[in-house]
Amino acid sequence: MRQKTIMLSLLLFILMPLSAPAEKITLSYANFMPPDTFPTVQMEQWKKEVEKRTGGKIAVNTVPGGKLLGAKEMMDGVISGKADIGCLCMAYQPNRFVLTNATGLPLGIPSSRVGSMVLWNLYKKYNPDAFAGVKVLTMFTTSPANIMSKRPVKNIEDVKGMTLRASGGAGQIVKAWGANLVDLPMSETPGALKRGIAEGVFSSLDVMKGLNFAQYCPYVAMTETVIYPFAVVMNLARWNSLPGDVKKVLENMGAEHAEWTGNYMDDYVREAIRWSEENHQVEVMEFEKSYKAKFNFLLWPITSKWIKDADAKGLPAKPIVKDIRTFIRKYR
Ligand code: DTR
Repeated sequence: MRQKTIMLSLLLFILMPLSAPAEKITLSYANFMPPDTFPTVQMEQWKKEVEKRTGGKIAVNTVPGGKLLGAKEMMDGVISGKADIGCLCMAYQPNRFVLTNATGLPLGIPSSRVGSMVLWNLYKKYNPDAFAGVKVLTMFTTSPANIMSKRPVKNIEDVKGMTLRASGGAGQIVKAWGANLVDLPMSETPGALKRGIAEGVFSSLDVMKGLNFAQYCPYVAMTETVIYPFAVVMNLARWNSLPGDVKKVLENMGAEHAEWTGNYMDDYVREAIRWSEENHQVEVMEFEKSYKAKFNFLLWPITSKWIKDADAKGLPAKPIVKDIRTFIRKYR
């Protein structure tokens, strides 16, 4: 009897398929913004590409609108495993992401595409400690920030005393111009505009259409000042558990997705401006290059303060700023 059992077990083992079909791996991806805003559009594009390039081994369950993690809890939520992946705006935590937020200094990044390539290369060169607890999948930036407001900004004096919503490094810019800063994540900005808590917003112009700010802000002043940096991060244990071929696909998408998002953002901003002028008769104020210097002259102390503070934190502050300028020239 015992011999029969052994023979049957051996037979079953031989006949058992050598490799059971791999289980589909489902990854949750948290986003603090609603659908159809640029952070969620890039998330859906990443999902589509990852599912295609892994041949369906990976399924990405996207969760927009802050339903899984909010704007400022994204990094800690991914580290704790509440979400496998998260999209975060680093400007909302200026003291946590000191090095990468240097891309938000007034150094003349002209577009989201250039900003995204500068940010990704800066991250890859310096590998900041701030990301030690996660796997960084990609990084990208917004297009340069401009002033969207309920009353016109025709010169630097018009900004003085205006309550403007901004965040992180961009918040330092509006304060340097003499505005009253309302420091909020974008997810809380529509309410602040509707309730009159802010007279305007300092951000990239995608939100004129993406969040319909054109309805509340009939004026745009094209200061073209600074970008806001973003990161997409993954829980480290979840990353380590992935099969090698899947890791290779995700690694190879880092720079490519940064550039895709940059191009998408720049195109969308141009569309948002056209849409705002056509559908809401928004007035766009362009400044002469010589007049823009008046806005920018007030900003140089921001960069020197960042260098001093970053040096005090033990960062190679001046080489970082030099590298950003070099990367801007390279990708411009
Ligand atoms: N400019 C940053 C980031 C930002 C720009 N557009 C959007 C849309 C959705 C979320 C964030 C952003 C900001 O003002 O927060």
